[in-house]
Amino acid sequence: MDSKKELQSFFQESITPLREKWGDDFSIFVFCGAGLSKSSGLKTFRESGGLWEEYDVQEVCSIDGYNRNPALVQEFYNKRREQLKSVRPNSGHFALAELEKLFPKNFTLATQNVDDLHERAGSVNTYHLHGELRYAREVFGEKRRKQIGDIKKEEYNFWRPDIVWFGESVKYFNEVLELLEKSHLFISVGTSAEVYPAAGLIDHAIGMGIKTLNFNVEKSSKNFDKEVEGPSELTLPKFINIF
Ligand code: BJW
Repeated sequence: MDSKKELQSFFQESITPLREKWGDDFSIFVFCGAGLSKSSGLKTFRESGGLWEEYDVQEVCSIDGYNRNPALVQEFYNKRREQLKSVRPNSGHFALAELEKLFPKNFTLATQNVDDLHERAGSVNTYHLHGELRYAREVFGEKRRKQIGDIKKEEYNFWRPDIVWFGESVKYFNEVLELLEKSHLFISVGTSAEVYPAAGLIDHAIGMGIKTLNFNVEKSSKNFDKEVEGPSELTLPKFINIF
């Protein structure tokens, strides 16, 4: 893991000049994945022991799977929703909420996570690209959205989890792309960057030539300016303390 000294020198060499150059307009874009919530007790997807080892992704995460067996899909998401009640945000979520407080007008958090741990840690300007466990949407008609505890058995065929399944459009994508294009620092946290188009935000940031940092337990195949290897619940608070 990077020492605090190494992070400080990266900060001084790469971030301080940007803050001086852009002043009050200095803007930060944060992109998150399941690794951020892992130490809170929520499983990631593709790691060993992850959710896609336990469940058949095509059965629980596609409209075809839902049409074949709505009960299986609804029970998978009801269980995940239930699990939210017993978990808490970790120091990584709190560090991101702190960072937003420092730059309230120029901070975007685009998360792939469907849990509500960002909000519970105090994050405000959060875009859930892959939907939210706390919401359901109508299968037919107006496709209204509602906040839920659980989807009840009698609703299984009419209300579905407001989750982006494979082959479905990612939420807020054009909006966050526009915000990314106005940003000067890109921070990626806890994602394998395997799922597109969301992972394309990283490619876009690198292509734009803005400063890019990656917080993950393992090194990425992407060409970030700085890799901060280690659990983000430990590395993010150290980094945010330098601001
Ligand atoms: C730590 C840590 C610690 C551990 N600290 N780090 C071929 C090429 C390109 C694209 C495609 C393709 N074939 C198909 C596609 C498209 C497809 C896709 O990308 N598939 C790839 C998997 C191949 N994408 C889609 O279908 C998307 N939609 C789309 O493309 O629409 C097109 C369209 C066009 C026109 C009209 C309409 C549509 C939709 C994608 C939806 C993804 N949904 C899911 C499920 C959400 C619901 C649920 O939770 O059940 O979203 S899949 C799952 O993966 C979830 C996540 O948000 C997403 C990303 O995973 P994430 O967060 O990166 O987790 P992991 O497990 O992969 O990684 C964890 C990381 O944490 C690891 O790196 C660890 O090292 C790290 N870590 N502990 C820091 N303590």
